[in-house]
Amino acid sequence: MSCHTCRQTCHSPSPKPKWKWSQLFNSNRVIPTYISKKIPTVALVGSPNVGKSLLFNILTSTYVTVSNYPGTTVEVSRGEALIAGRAVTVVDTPGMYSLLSITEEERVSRDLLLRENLDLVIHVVDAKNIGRMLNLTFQLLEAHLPVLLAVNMIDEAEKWGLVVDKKKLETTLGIPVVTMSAALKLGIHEFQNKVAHYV
Ligand SMILES: Nc1nc2c(ncn2[C@@H]2O[C@H](COP(=O)(O)OP(=O)(O)OP(=O)(O)O)[C@@H](O)[C@H]2O)c(=O)[nH]1
Ligand SMILES: [Mg+2]
Repeated sequence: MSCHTCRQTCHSPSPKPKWKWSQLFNSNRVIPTYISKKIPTVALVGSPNVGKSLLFNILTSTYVTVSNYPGTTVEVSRGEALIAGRAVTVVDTPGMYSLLSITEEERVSRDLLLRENLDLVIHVVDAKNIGRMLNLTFQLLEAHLPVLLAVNMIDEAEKWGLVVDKKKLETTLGIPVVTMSAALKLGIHEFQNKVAHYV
C-alpha cells in the first residue's frame, strides 16, 4: 500500500513537531553567559611579604570572607572581584616558599592549589628577589597549574637599579608575565586585563 497516495483510507502521518528535544541540548546553541559560565576562581600565591594581601585588597572591593582552612587554624581570605568587567573569585593564600611544604601555612596553600579547581594561579614575586622566587614558579608549572607571574614591588627594584625584562621572562617561561607595584598601583590595569584574559 502506498500510503502517501491513498488519502481516504490511510491515516495521515502524525504532523512533524516544529522542534525537537535534542535542539534544547544542542551544544552549538548560544546560551546566555549568566547561565552557562561558572564564576572563575583565581588564587594569589607566593612567598611571605611579596604583596599578595595588598593585591587581594585592591582587587576585591565588594564581598570578602575570612575563614580557617578546614582542619587548621590557618586563615584563608576569599573575595568577589570585578576584573576588567568579569566577575572573578579571588583567594588569598598564606605565604609559601615551596610546594614541598614544611609549615602549616605552606601545607594549606599547597592543598588549596592542588584540590581546588583553579582557573588561574597568580604567582606573586618580589622583583628584587626574582631569581630565588622562580623556584616556586617551576614547581607550579610542573604541577600543571595555569600560572600567571606577577612581578611585584617593581618600584623598589627600580630604586636598586634592577630592570626586569618582562618579554624575556615570558618567552623563557612560556607563561604570561606582568610587572607591577601594588603599593603605588602601577601596572594594576594591565594586570587586571591579563587576569581577565586568562580566565
Ligand atoms: N614598596 C612596595 N611595597 C609593597 C608592594 N606591595 C606590597 N608592599 C608592602 O609589602 C608588605 C607585605 O605585603 P602583604 O600584602 O602583607 O604581603 P603578603 O604576600 O600577603 O604576605 P604574607 O601574608 O605574609 O604571605 C606590606 O607592607 C605592603 O604594603 C609594592 O609593590 N611596593
Ligand atoms: Mg598576606
